[in-house]
This record gives sequence, structure tokens and C-alpha cells, in this order.
Amino acid sequence: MILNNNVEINIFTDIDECASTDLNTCHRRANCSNTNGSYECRCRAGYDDPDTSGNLGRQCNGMCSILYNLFACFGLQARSTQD
Ligand SMILES: [Ca+2]
Repeated sequence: MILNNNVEINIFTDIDECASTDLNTCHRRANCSNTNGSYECRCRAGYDDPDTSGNLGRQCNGMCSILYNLFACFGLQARSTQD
């Protein structure tokens, strides 16, 4: 917006991406934090985030998640296949 005396101001309205799951890519087990111009995701306590690329909170694995480690659910040691 440019005012009468050529002073330009930017009107910036942040969107709260955390207000709707349609607006963010956080995992359902992650907490969403709104920031100015963006948002951040963090897995909730007790869930493992396998991310190594700085894109946190998009995959949050529970201890009993088959994708994570089924053996951890039962307190078993995964046996090596090379024995
Ligand atoms: Ca935002």
C-alpha cells in the first residue's frame, strides 16, 4: 500500500496454519506451532521422529508402530539375520 506522501507500508497478515489440518502438514501425533509467515511441527512426547532433513513433525512413530520397531512393543531383542 502506498500512502499520499509516498510512504510504502506492507500489510502482512499471518495465517494460523495450525487452526486447520488442511493448512499444515504436521503429523497427527505432532504439535503444531504457528509462527509469523509459517508454522512448525514437533512430535509429541513419546513419539519418535525419524526425520534427518530438518523437516520435523511430519512422521511421528509410536513405540508400537510396525513401521518403527514391532519388537520394542514386547521388549524383545530383534534377532540378527546374520547369526
Ligand atoms: Ca503462520
